Amino acid sequence: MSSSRRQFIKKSTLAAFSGIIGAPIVFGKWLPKDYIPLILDQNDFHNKFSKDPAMVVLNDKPWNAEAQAHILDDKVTPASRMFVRNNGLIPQDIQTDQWTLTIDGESALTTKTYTLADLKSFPKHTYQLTLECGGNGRNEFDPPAKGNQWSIGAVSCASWGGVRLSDLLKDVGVKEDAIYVGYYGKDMHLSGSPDKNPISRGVPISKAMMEETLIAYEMNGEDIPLVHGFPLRLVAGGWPASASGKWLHRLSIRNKVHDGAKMEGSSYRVPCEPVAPGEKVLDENMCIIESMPVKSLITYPKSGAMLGTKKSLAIRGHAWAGELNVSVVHYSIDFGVTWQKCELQAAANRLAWQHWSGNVSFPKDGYYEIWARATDSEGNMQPMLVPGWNPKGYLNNACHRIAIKVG
Ligand SMILES: Nc1nc2c(c(=O)[nH]1)N[C@H]1C(S)=C(S)[C@@H](COP(=O)(O)O)O[C@H]1N2
Ligand SMILES: [Mo]
Repeated sequence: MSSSRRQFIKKSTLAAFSGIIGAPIVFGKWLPKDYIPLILDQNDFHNKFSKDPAMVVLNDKPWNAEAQAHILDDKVTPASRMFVRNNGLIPQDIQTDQWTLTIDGESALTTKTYTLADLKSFPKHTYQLTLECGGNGRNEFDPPAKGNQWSIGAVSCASWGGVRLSDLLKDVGVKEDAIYVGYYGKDMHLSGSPDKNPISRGVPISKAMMEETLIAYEMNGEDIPLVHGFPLRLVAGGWPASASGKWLHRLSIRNKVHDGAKMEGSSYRVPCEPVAPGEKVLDENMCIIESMPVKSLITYPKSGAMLGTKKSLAIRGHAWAGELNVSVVHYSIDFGVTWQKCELQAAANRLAWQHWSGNVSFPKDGYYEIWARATDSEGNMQPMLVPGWNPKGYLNNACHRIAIKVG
């Protein structure tokens, strides 16, 4: 909650509180001093960004919030159910007619600046692209890793529309020594300093040239929502979503690995070779995360569902594997002793998640867990347990498990 809002609430009378809530606070006279009624605290995020009430807020400065598995059931993730990961403060008072994208850098043949209208005059391409935060699943690491404690909900697959980054790079001209494309967004560092970027990452030139790598101005057929990068965003599907810069206003074609904020140290990097849990790792032994590992979600039913007596149940979800395809998804209801094969659909396009479904038979009433496990086109399988510990808790692709009661 913003401090101005906190101030406002502090000064409010009980009547004002009730006014905002739209109902009397029945035991209002016992409300502790400075206590913010939960509903106001919660509504702040959900109302501000038009988010589903089931989105879980992990941090309010900067805003970070994740989905729960059952609200990720849509084939294409709607804006209301898309996780929010901010490293800094969302830009204010954006004027689209003033917005430009400048492409420069040591390895650019020219420097060019495009308005949004200029960008829209290039051929438009639309792809469904999976974006998963590198830290999704961080909450399961032991020893624990600092940072937002994402569980399973920092993943989305929306439909992104815009211009191919490769078309722009060709327009500007790329020198032969080009290695990386770094992004700069308009969000502000938490310190308020205009000279610091909250984050400035990017992708190697080969990923930048991939046909699905977009400079997007649309999400799900509309303007990109403010919190997801309005009016312009780099979208590099299948890679940690930190590579997909929001509020994009500058790209730099670099002759070395981009050295912007959060490219170094343990940020978005993991030990190049496995280490023991808790071990200190030297910077030079850390490698940048590229394509994300194979993973899946059970989006129906909801974990905790009380299903009544039934012999069978149709279950479903999504699976994705970074730049690879998912080749098969299995489920187990006997704690992994036996596995049944699911139906698996082809992706709408490369880098989009795939939908799977299964029909579970229950031998009798009782408590069950459903576990899902995806395998990628190179034979890599999701592990049952949290994989390779790393200092920042990235890349946990352990199987998703849900609990249900039948009867
Ligand atoms: N400018 C800018 N771009 C950014 C970020 C940011 O803080 N600022 N966060 C990155 C990270 S770490 C992630 S996981 C994704 C989150 O995208 P979303 O909030 O649209 O889901 O945006 C990436 N792009
Ligand atoms: Mo992220």
